[in-house]
Amino acid sequence: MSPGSAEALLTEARDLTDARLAARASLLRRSPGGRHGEALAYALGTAGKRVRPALVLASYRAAGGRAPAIAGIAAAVEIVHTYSLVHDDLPCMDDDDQRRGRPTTHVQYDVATATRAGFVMVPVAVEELTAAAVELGLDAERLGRMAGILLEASGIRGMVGGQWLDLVAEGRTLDLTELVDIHRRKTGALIEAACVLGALAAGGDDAMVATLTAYGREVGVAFQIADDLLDATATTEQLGKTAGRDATLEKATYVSVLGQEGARQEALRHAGAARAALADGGVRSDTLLTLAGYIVQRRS
Ligand code: GRG
Repeated sequence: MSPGSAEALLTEARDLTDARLAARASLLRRSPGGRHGEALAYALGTAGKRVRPALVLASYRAAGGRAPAIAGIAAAVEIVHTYSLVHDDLPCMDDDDQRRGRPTTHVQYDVATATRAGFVMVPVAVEELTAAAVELGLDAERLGRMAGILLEASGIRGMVGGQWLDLVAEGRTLDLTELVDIHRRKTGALIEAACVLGALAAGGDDAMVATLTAYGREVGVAFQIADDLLDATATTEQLGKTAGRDATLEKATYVSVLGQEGARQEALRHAGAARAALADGGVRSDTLLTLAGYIVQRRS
């Protein structure tokens, strides 16, 4: 498949997900409303690449799902991701003033508003997940399992835990094992969850879920390695966020540990392992294959 196909899928995922996000944003403008409602709508309205929604969609379809309400599951994952970006940019974390080509939420509003808005987004994501599960006709047991997966990926064993380790490691040299653990948790866990949620929403059986877990695990690490490489090689304009931040913050990254070429090879190796996981599990999806390629070759 051509690289253009990934763009087409991302555009479709963006259109479907953004409609759900816009509907959520208008509810949030009413409640909690005020400055917090505006800050929530601002954060949810910023133009991300929508890679996680694209993975939800592609995994859902690979597992045989066809209903448009899958966009709500994709939106739930994107809301958790958006919360993580709002908090990641705060002065107490990576302290950045640009995101997705716009001022970060705490710069546009203020630190207290952005902090509170970030916290509100986690239960909002669960509301979105629940609404979509009802629309998809999923039973309570499946919804419970899906909510558990989303929250575990977001929590101390996943994204929060990875970010925590990343912050305390600043200025310290890490070995590859520590680095993989941080990447898997900080970024990989939510990406893996996106794939698993797509499979579960489609009613995928254990074998399908296991295959998409393995695929998601590999593309999750590949995604963060590509992020490390882009931070070191791309411009702020290309990225829509401040380039070179990892070096400024003395973060251990694949680039600092393996060099650019070593990091590139590792990203390709993980993308290859993701494709192999699909083949091993007998899951045929040109879209998931294309996304694995896009994730390591992307320019932003
Ligand atoms: C309480 C310690 C603690 C943490 C709170 C802030 C946080 C939780 C976690 C940070 C997780 C994080 C920001 C990981 C980096 C993931 C990453 C590579 C983001 C960039 O994703 P893209 O490129 O961005 O998909 P767009 O803007 O396109 O959506």
